[in-house]
Amino acid sequence: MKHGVQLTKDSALALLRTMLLARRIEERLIRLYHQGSIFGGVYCGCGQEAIGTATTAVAGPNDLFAPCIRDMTVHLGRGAQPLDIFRQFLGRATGPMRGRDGNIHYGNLQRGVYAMISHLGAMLPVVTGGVMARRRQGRDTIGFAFIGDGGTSTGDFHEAVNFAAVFDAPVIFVVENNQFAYSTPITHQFRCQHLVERAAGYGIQGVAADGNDVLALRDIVAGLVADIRPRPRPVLLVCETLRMRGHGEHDDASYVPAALRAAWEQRCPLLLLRQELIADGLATEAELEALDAAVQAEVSAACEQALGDPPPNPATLMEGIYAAG
Ligand SMILES: Cc1ncc(C[n+]2csc(CCOP(=O)(O)OP(=O)(O)O)c2C)c(N)n1
Repeated sequence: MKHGVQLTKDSALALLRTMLLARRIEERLIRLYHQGSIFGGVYCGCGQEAIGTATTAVAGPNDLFAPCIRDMTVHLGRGAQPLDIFRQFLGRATGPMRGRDGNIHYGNLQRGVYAMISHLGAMLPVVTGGVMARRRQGRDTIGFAFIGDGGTSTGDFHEAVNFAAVFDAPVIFVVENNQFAYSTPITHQFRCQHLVERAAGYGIQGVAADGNDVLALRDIVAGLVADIRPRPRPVLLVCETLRMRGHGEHDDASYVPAALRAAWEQRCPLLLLRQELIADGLATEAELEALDAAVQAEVSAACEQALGDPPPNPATLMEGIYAAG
């Protein structure tokens, strides 16, 4: 068998569907941003869709996720609907944050997704603590903590990984090495050759992965999950990728060398999966086009519905923030 996890047509198309949804939602969000309908900024995960898709595909219902700003596929993989996402970004009263926030800074604990805040590694110790708490309650939870290459040079990252190592907390620290922290290339961020080398300093396992090959990544994550669920310990999983848009839509990313961008364009995670599905005889071009058309229709309908929803009412904006005493 070429793939560690059995590759069925349904499971492969589900992976593609999650990545397509994220891509088409973001394309729509970019347009809304330039039309002035989104005030919170749009920070895309375009090119990085495989990472949240592969991890959520193999996680269990009790597992906990702390996604970062580019991890739309974590939200979708854990069950967020496109309508929730448009309502959130458009700041609608019907949205998950009821219009109090207008970007991906939201979570859903029923789905095991912590809300991110903007301070890079701030949620890494939180998810580590959440996993330890659930373990004490007798659950078999593991955690998925996401961080960018730049974020690995912050104190929060060090504290969380070291703490998890000392207490054998089963957390997969997923580094999305998209080669830049804003405009700073990795050559100016750290002195080690590869971020995975940092695992040795914490006395934990480090795994380097191709962040754009969703099938290979799913196999790697499935292996790690099978390993650490019964024998709890943290792992540093470093996924190589490239952010295909600016840091946010206000940034034209002109600092990314054209040759680097061109090389990664050939390795777009959606393109790679499409090519593999066709090569393996699991889908035809026509089927994949039909899937994309269905996703685009779903995204458009969700967007139109959210645009028709009301903004928050200032008179009731403070309601429901604190639990009733
Ligand atoms: C503690 C802190 N310092 C600085 C910032 C401003 N900031 C936001 S994102 C970012 C770059 C993050 O780079 P990286 O971790 O590589 O993630 P990427 O944006 O590439 O996905 C910076 C400096 C911040 N939000 N929090």
